[in-house]
Amino acid sequence: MRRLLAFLLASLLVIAPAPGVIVFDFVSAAAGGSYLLSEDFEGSGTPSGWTTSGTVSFDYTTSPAPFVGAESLAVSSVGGYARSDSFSADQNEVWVFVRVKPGAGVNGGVVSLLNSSNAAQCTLDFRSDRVRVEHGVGSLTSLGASTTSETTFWLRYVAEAPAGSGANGIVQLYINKNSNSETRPALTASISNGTGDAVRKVQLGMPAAGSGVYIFDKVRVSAAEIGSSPL
Ligand SMILES: [Ca+2]
Repeated sequence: MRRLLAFLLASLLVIAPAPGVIVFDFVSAAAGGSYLLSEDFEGSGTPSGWTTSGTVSFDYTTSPAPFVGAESLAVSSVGGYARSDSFSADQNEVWVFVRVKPGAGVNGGVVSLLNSSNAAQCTLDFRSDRVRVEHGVGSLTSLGASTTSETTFWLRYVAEAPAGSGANGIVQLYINKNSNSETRPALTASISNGTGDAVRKVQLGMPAAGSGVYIFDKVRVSAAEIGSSPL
C-alpha cells in the first residue's frame, strides 16, 4: 500500500503544472460526452423531434457540397426554418456549435434559441458583412468578409437571473471564418447585460430578407462547454 501511495504521489507530481504555468484546457467535446442536441442531418427525411416551415430539405446534397458527411440541412424560402424541440427541459445555460453557409442578401436571424413558447431569447442575426448577436440587447461584430462564406460558430448563452428582471445574461460568440475548420478561436464578441431567459429549442433558418440557399450542418447543443472539433 505504501508503494502504491508513493507511486500515485509521484504520478501527480509529474502531471501537475509548475507554479505560475497557465494550462490551457482545450475542450474537444461536451464534458461527459452528452449533448442536448447532436445532429449531422444524415439519413433520409426529417430527423425525429424537428419541425419545419417553408421550403426545407434535410437531404441536401448539391453544390456547395455538404460540410459534414453526405447531407446537410438546406432552407431556401424567406422566413423558412427548421426547429428542434429536443431539449428535455428548460436550460439556463447552453453552448451551441453550428456550421453555416448563408445565402445572398442576408439580413436577419439565422440561428435562434427559443423558449418553450417559441419566443426567441437569443439570435445570431446576419447583416451584410457583419453578424449581430442579440440577447434582448445587441452586439454587432464585423466579419470582415461576406457572410455568405461558410462559417463555424460557437455560442455560449446564459439566461438572466432572476428570470424576467436580471439584465445580466451572457452571450459569448466565437467565429471561425476558415472554411471547413472547427478550431475554436479566441472570443470574438460578448454580451453581459442580456435579458433573455431559459431556452428550450434551437431554430435554424433564413431571415425575412434573404435569397438563395442557407445551409446548416453539424449542430451541437450542450449544457457544458463545447470546444474545437466536437464529436
Ligand atoms: Ca451532414
